[in-house]
Amino acid sequence: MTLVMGVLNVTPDSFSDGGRWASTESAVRHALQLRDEGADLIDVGGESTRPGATRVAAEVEQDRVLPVIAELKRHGIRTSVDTLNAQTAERAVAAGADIINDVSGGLADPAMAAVVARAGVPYIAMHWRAHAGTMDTLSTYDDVVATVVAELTERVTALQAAGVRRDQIILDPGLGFSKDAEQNWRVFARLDAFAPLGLPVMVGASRKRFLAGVLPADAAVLERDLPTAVLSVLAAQAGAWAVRVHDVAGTRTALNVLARVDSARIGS
Ligand code: PMM
Repeated sequence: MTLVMGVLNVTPDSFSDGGRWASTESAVRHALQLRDEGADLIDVGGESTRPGATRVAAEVEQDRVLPVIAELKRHGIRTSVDTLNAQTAERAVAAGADIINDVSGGLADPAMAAVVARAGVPYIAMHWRAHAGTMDTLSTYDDVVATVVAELTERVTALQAAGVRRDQIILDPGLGFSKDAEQNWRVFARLDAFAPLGLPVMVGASRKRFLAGVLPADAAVLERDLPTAVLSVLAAQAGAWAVRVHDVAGTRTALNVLARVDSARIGS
């Protein structure tokens, strides 16, 4: 069964929900709501990765995420920490985070692989080419699917060389990162191309810009939740380990429909 990871951005500037959960108290309240709506995991991030976003200091990031992770641990909620910073990752695990989610797959901070190896927790390695300021200029591929698979394979090799166990690694194709709309659709359509690596795959399509293409031109960002939920079903059918979404209720309902249809098929 595909897991639902609820997004909790504790940032003033994330592109779709920035600023709404900026205090520890309101962030925890929102996480509890996502849990009640059916999230299996909460992804806690303190630095926006949206195109053009500016970097924040590690201390600021840690001040945002560590108290939230500790409090969610107290509530028995499983969390991942969404960070590029090895020190933040290490401190987050010490505070109770169960998973490290690094959108750079270890490229942004040379100390990350050693931290992951030491921590021994699952590690989400996303396909990434550059920080938010420049990532949109780096979307040239001969064959986007083959190249993303190859670049993630390189990350797996490097992580293992640094002492990370292969069975700690979860792959993420990095929808919206250094990819134009067509390339995002293409990568999503070919999730099967990651199967030969034999590792779990997570998909983060939620509210991303490429979804605007299936909506009326004047559609608001929140209207991307319906296409997101549909993609959650398609990702589940493709065998995804987890989907990372803002609208947990919508994706949970959509996955419930899929589970119901699957069980009716088995029962027939
Ligand atoms: N996308 C965002 C942030 N973190 N992590 C993973 N593993 N995969 C993603 O696709 C991903 C991520 C950007 O989205 P947001 O600004 O809405 O959080």
